[in-house]
Parts: sequence; structure tokens; C-alpha cells
Amino acid sequence: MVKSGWGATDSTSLQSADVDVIVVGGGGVAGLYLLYRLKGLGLSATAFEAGQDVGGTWYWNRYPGCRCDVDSLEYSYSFASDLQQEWHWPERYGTQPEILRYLSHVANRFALRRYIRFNTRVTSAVFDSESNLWTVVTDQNDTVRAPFCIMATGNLSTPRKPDFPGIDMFQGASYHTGLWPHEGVDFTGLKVGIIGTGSSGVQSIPHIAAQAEHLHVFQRTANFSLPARNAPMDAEIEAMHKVEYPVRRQAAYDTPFGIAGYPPPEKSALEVSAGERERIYESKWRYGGSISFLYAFNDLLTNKAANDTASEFVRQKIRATVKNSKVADLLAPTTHPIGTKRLILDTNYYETYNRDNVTLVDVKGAPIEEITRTGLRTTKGSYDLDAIVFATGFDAMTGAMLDIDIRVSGGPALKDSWSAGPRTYLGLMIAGFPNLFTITGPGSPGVKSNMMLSIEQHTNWIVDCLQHLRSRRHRRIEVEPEAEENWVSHVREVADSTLYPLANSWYMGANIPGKPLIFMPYVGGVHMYKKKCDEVVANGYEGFAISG
Ligand code: N01
Repeated sequence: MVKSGWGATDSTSLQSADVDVIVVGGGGVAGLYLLYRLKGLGLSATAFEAGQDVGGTWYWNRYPGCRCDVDSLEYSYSFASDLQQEWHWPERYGTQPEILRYLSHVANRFALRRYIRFNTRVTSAVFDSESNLWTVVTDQNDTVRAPFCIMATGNLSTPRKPDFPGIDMFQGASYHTGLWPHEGVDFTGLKVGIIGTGSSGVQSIPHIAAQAEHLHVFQRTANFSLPARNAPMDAEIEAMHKVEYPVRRQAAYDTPFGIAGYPPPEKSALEVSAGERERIYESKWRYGGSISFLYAFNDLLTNKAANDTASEFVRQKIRATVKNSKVADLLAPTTHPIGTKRLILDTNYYETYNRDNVTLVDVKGAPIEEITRTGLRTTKGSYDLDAIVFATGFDAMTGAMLDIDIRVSGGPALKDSWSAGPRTYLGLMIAGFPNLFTITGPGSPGVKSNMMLSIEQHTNWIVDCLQHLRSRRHRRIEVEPEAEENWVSHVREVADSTLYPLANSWYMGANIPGKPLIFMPYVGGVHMYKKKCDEVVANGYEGFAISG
């Protein structure tokens, strides 16, 4: 193992460091880019990865129909021009196998696997304030020390199965979409039940329905879904995009969602006639994708009356697609404004309810009471099932970090500091936890943006910060509590000026019983956020105390 570069130039306790940086979650999109950057700076690193191979979210989520909801030309790294030019995405949106192949290619091409210990889960990370070292321990009995620890643990990496009574009694097969068997699942001839109609459920339902003898969809809350309009990659679009890559990538930083090419809307939905509104929504619906639709008008996420027009447009589309009007009514979302939960992109989702072998079951009106040996029982009836699919989501944004015992020796544990909800400065660091960084943590636009771009921006910020510390022989960086407090207040104020808090979403922690209801992402936009991150650096790492 390579010793710490900090230790090599220092006669004190840093000599007991094993490496410069420990990366938790080394195999995902963030971990791989981080390792690439650390390697480039000549910093030594050890990364731990729970998966058997690289891929992160794309390693675990292998359910049928799994595909990215951001255009593949955008959902790809920008750091290596050759890679960008040489890689060919076969479809508008990357499938899970295709994205996994891409990440595996990146790991090989830049020789990153050598830093990663696979099949290894970090169990604790403890910082010693005397030596300024993090000690990280794993379930494989590794103990590694380093001055810096970076959490590349992902925002949707802790799958959540509800605690239904009897869940372990079920004698059929059960699956979670976020932990799908690598060999795939053949549902042919089976009576299948799926619980959950978020992105994972909506993407997998048409595929499972096409195989199963019968599919029961147990829906608690109807969600808005738009047509993805996936298609084979258009050669002309691809060629043009490749020419424009540098300009587009740069321009993306000046946009709210981190994707260029969508001119910001100038009008309110309430400023135009009903006919004009319909025409605009229709053209967005035909184009496909979520940004295009949410960019129809400038107030869809801030003005309820404006949002109602977009919500109603989609409800009408659902009613026009689903033949059985009772089923259509159940599928038409009424509990939240469109866009305040993650907007889903689908292929043939609503059409699937016109199949004879698909039944929608409302489990809001008649909740699931228990999983039985032979299926599932709601307050209204029993269902015989051979297999149950849990498309029930994740303990988002905080789950993976809080599964690790993160603490400062003699100081607080992260789970105590975050007992009332996560608090960070810029989603990059946490007051009271020196030398610990998070990539796209709560308080950053991460999950509300093109993840690829946000991951690159965060990683660049963190690695530049390490370089800054190293070049000045500093050994310690920590957040000033006041800076964190101000940022947390700002994140809350911005969220409160939008419609987002009106939805019981995973952004709010609402899907996990007992989780504090705090809107976690920063929704001021990538453009505002990046500006703030750059200003902080320009002002000498404003809000951070640097020492040692
Ligand atoms: O999870 P979700 P997901 N009884 O939390 C239901 C990303 N992603 O895995 O809404 C009955 O959205 C729950 O019902 P309710 C994307 O960011 C991206 O689908 O809580 N039902 C809901 O219907 C996405 O937003 C892609 O009432 C229960 C569902 O389970 C995020 O991951 C693809 C229940 C969970 O939906 C999470 O998506 C996939 C219970 N006890 C995922 N508990 C793409 O890039 C939960 N539910 C396309």
C-alpha cells in the first residue's frame, strides 16, 4: 500500500497514515471519477466498494426496463475528450447494461480497479483530532488510516423494503428492484405482484406484464409519468453533439438542471391562452423527457395555479390512454403538483393497464395488511402470488452514510448530528467532522440535476481543495458552524419558495417512517450553486477553517 503523501513530508503522526485518501463507495460514478482525479494529482487512495464490481447504482439496479432518464449524451463523463468522442451510445437513453458496460470501460481504460477493494462494506469511520487521521474499518476486517475520507456513497443506494407483517413467511420468490439478481428473473407463467409505482416500478411494470401470467400492481400513490420517447441514437444528433461537447458541457453549468440546450422559459403558464398552453404542452409531450416538459413555462415549480395546468394536461393524457375509466382515475395523480416528486419517464406504462393480464390494486384505499405464505392480503382482499417485486425505493440521500458509524473520537456521531435531518455546508462537508467530504450530499443540487455533471463538479471542488491544502502543507479543514447554519437556512428558504415541499417525496424523507421531514436537496439550481462554490474558493475557502 502507498503511504500518505502528507505523511511523507511530515515527521509527525501522519506517518501512520496508510494513504492520503480513503474513498467510501469507490465503484460508482462518483468513486471512479474521484479515483481518476486523485491518481492524476499523485495522491494515494484506497477505495471500498460493497459491490463485486464497478457500477454503483447501475451495478445493483438490474430490474427489467431499467434505463437512465437523462439523455445518454449528457449522462456520460466529460473529463476525457477521447472517451467522449469514441464512446457510442446506441439509444437516446442508456439502458442499465449499456451504462454498466460504459463504467466498466472507464475503470479499465483509466486503470482504476487497482485502488478498489470490492465486496467490502465500510462499517465505521472515526476521526482522531490529535493525529488528524480517519480510521476506517470494514466488514472484511480491513483497517485503513488516512488524513482524508470522502463519501462517494450515492444518494439512492440503500434499498428499502417496508416492514409488512409476515414478510418473511412468503413462500414464493421476492425481489427488490434495487437488488436485482444478476442472472435476471423469468416471470413466464407466474402470478406476480409488484408493490410501488415510482420510477423503478413504472419502468419495470411493462416488462414484467409482458412475461407474467398475471401482474397485480399494488399502488399507494399515483405518480406522474411522461413518455421518454426513447429511440435509437440519431447519427446526426450524435455527430453534432460530439462537435459541440466542450461548449455544451460548459454551458450546462449555467443552467438549473445541469443540461444545456433547453432555453429558459420566459412566460408564466397563466400568461398565455388555454389553447396556446395546450399546444406548448403537447409539443413537449411529443418531444419526451422531463426537463423539456418542466421548462414549458417559468413558474411550473413555483406557482400552484400554473402547475395545475400542467398536472391536468398529464391527467388528461392518462385518461385518454387507459381504456377503463376507473383504472384511469386511480392512475391520475392528485396528491402532489407535477414535478415535485421525481418526474418519471416511461415507455408504454399507461398502455400496460389495457392488457387483460394486468390489474391495478389501490392500496391507499385498502392498505396492505400482511404478506402471507401464498401472497398478500389488503384490508379488502387476498391475492395469490408466485412472486412479489418490491419497487419500494430507497432510504435516500442519508441512508448510506448513516449506515456507517461515522464519528469524531470523543465527539459526536453523525447520526446524532443529523437526528433532526441532515445538515451540511454546500453538501460538501459537515460541521464537526473535519477532513470528511461528501459527493453530492444533502444540501447540494445533486439529485435535482444531471448527476454526472454534479458529480464531476463536486469531485473537482474537493480534489482542488485537497491540492490547495497539500500545496500549503495544511492538514486539516473543517466547516465553521455559522457557515453551515447559513447554508442550511438558505437551502430551506429556497425550497420553501417552491412547490417541492407540498409532496411527500423521498426528497423530504417522507418515504421512510420516522425519518425527519426536511427537504434535503438544494433547488436553487446548478448555476447558482456552482457560483457559490467558486466564490467560496475565490474568498480563500470562506466558511472553512484550515489549519495544521
Ligand atoms: O422509489 P420511489 P423508486 N406500501 O421512492 C411505494 C431514481 N431512479 O425506486 O408514493 C405501499 O420513487 C411508494 O408509494 P408512496 C429516481 O430518482 C431513477 O421507484 O410512498 N407502497 C412508491 O410508489 C427515483 O425517484 C431511475 O405512497 C409503498 C414506491 O413504493 C428514485 O430512484 C430509475 C410502500 C417507491 O417509489 C427512487 O425510485 C429508477 C408501502 N409500505 C429509480 N412503501 C431512472 O433513471 C413504498 N411504497 C429512470
